[in-house]
Amino acid sequence: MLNDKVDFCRQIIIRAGELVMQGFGQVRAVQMKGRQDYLTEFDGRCETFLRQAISEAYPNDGFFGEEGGGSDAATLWVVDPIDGTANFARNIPHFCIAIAYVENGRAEFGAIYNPVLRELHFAQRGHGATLNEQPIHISDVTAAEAATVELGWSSRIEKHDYLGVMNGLLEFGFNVRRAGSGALGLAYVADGRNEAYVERHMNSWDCMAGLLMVEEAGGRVCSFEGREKILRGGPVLACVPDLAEPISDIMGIPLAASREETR
Ligand code: LIP
Repeated sequence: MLNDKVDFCRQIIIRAGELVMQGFGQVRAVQMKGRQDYLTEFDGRCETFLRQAISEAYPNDGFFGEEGGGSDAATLWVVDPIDGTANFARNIPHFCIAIAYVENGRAEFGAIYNPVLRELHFAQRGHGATLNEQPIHISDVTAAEAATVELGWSSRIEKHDYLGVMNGLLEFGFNVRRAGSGALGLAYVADGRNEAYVERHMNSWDCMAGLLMVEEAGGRVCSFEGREKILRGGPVLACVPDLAEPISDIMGIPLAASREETR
């Protein structure tokens, strides 16, 4: 059954991407859910499409989406119909659809799809991570002076905290950037384009797929499991192992035990 869901997820996220691309460059109306928190009609249309397709295929599974909500369940699909909506609304080709499949509070597989670049990042627990079916691995950069940390932001994050951790990262020698899609930022840690992604608070739909990808690609992550994190979100850290301790110290976000430690 899990393999059927993996195949279904790979296919349905591509179809969702085709739907979203009908609106890329055509956005006429934008709503604001809050300060710097964009919403377009395509967020809603994509989530409705995915909610209907998943409930028809797997009626006993739960669905938890950014726009329409939902509830926790033993088998749960956690969905961001467009992550990086502000980019999408501004015709910036850096956004994605993110889907995590969660059993008993833990992500078992996840997909992140950028329909502009047609890049599908995928990971299944214990089976590695891929980009367009090719295996991916974290960056081999080990020096902070050559490393890039993507530092996510939203209006939920307190300004002085954000500036404080940015200062700490810069002081340590990192390049710091923010590209406006947390899910893609995590996928880029998994494929080596970032050495780390950190954010003081992310929602489950933004991060659960990407955190699994980083783990499967050989990186270190924070713990992000269970009902409370799924429904309320929390702090996120994902990085290459050699830089994990200093980044964890700067952010004050504890690392989960590594795969080696739990063997
Ligand atoms: C958000 C981005 C933000 C990032 C968040 C999330 P959404 O996208 O705007 O930069 O830090 O984690 O990815 O969900 O508002 O479209």
